[in-house]
Amino acid sequence: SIISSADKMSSVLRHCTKFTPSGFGSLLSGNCSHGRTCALQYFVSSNRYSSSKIKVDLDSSNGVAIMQFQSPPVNSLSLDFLTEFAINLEKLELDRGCRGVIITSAQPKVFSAGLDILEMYQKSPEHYTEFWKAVQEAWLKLYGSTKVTIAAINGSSPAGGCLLAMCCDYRIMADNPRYSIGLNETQLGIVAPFWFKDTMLNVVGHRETEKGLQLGLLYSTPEALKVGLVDELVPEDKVLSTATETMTKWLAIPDHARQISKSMMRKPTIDKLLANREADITNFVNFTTKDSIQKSLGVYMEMLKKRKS
Ligand code: CO8
Repeated sequence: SIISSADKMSSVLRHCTKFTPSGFGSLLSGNCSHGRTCALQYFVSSNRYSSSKIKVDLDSSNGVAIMQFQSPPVNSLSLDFLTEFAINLEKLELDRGCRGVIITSAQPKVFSAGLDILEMYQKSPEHYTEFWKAVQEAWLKLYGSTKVTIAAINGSSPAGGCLLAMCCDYRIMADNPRYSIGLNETQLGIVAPFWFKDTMLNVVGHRETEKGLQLGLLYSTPEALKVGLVDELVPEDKVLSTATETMTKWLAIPDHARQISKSMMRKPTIDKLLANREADITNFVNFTTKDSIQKSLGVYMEMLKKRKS
């Protein structure tokens, strides 16, 4: 039945979540799942729960939550960021008063710089394992969200930043010639995992994914619109208001019917990662600990720093 399919999606979500409702309790009291004392401070009130790296405002009049990334300088996806992100999504998922989530950046010029390269550089295999689990978890939560999700992309969005945007139901990007978006992993000498690839494939199709992934393409905004990587370009100061207007249209559809349609489209992709989680972690750890990969990441970080000076 309709209801049981929707319940199934929620159960997939609950099944794949590391943070059960009781888990929040331990995090709120300062104990993270990764066993160390967590410096994250959560401020919880009825409509607003903010953590140090992400601010969430839930408007109870329309059920729309705006989630703003506020992790300077570039909202890179560190272990702490990803942990907060997954927790916030989980809280919203369980909140019956929330029907839609808009993700955007509070930083100028950057939506998200993708995975924090420092988390993948000169660390222990245990650290890489923990980090990769957090990356998987964030993806599972966002890609599997039953809420309407809209990315208000108000800055550059390479690699993991592009992944987050692609997980949403709709993408609105600021029409600024300085911004770009894409899975540029090969340019760093690393390879986007199969579920990054699947997410892109589901958005832009096989041919464009094949080209974009091999070349590590960062698309300019008109190119991104042309290939369907984003749905709409708007002036920078209209990104959030357009996202809110778009949300209203999506929320006009009955939740159940929309959620089942979403699940129908996404479940096979989600199931594929769920069935291969451990192998995917092993693969990431083996790959990242390779000398050649460490060297590539070191060179890339140096390049980022030099480019600045
Ligand atoms: N991780 C860590 N630090 C970063 C990252 C990052 N991804 N991106 C930028 N920084 C740092 C810079 O080094 C710089 O540090 P510092 O101030 O100490 O010199 C600071 O952030 C500011 O950076 P910029 O000066 O470059 O900021 P701009 O506003 O000029 O540009 C950009 C912003 C466009 C986001 C630019 O920083 C950029 O292109 N960054 C690199 C983005 C990138 O290539 N990310 C790829 C990450 S890999 C990933 O997400 C998927 C990996 C999949 C796993 C593969 C399996 C092995």
